[in-house]
Amino acid sequence: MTQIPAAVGPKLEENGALTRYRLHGSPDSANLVVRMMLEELGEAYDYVPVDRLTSQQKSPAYRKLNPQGLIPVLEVPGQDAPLFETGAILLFLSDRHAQLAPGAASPARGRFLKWLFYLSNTLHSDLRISFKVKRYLPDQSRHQLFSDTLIERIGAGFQFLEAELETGGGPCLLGKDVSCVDLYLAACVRWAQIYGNSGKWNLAGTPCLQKLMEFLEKRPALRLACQKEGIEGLPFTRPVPVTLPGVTG
Ligand SMILES: N[C@@H](CCC(=O)N[C@@H](CS)C(=O)NCC(=O)O)C(=O)O
Repeated sequence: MTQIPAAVGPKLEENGALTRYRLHGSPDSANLVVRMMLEELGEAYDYVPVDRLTSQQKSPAYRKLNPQGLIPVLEVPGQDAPLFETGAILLFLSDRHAQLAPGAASPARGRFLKWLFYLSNTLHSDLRISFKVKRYLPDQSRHQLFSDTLIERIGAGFQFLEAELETGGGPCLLGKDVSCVDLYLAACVRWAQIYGNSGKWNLAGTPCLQKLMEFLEKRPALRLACQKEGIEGLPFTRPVPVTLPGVTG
């Protein structure tokens, strides 16, 4: 089993203010996306583990960071509030560092935004529901139907992305350069293969997506991010669930 490096104590000014990013997360949760971004940016950050087995994300202390009680949260030096929502964090970081996204004046900006919002509002959202159908549908007798319907929707979503990759010149979603939407997509591809619907969706029907995942798996920053999350093997093309405690719950 991979050992996750111990959480590093937060760097604080004398007045208690943060001096660098502080990411709250648990192994292989949505913090994976933010961690990949921070590693790609080469930014220093502290990591605060949140124990999902004891539902620490629902504690009053954590809810002060994110009232929804959801992971991840990113605390940012100089910001007047902690950030939550993975898509918002990606957009914030790409703007702040002017990296991993087309700038506001770029002709690709609109394409970037629409896929970022698609991933956040639709694909990731559908995946979350498919992992926890019980939370959304109390009637147990209909769980299978609900789950199958979601898997179909998720599969159709990956086909939209495949079509975009086919026409975009690749290997990435916006063309030749990696952007933060590729990182978000990679995490969704990973989770779709191993959590909730295990084995019902895979990369076999999406060759461009497969190539993108192979390309991303070779990036040292992403390998490091995955290693820090306790992820072993090929994280996107042949994912296996993380065995560390606190992954689900
Ligand atoms: N829309 C949120 C979703 C975050 C989310 O679903 N986080 C999951 C982990 S991947 C979580 O906190 N689950 C614990 C729970 O539902 O209590 C985002 O994009 O950040």
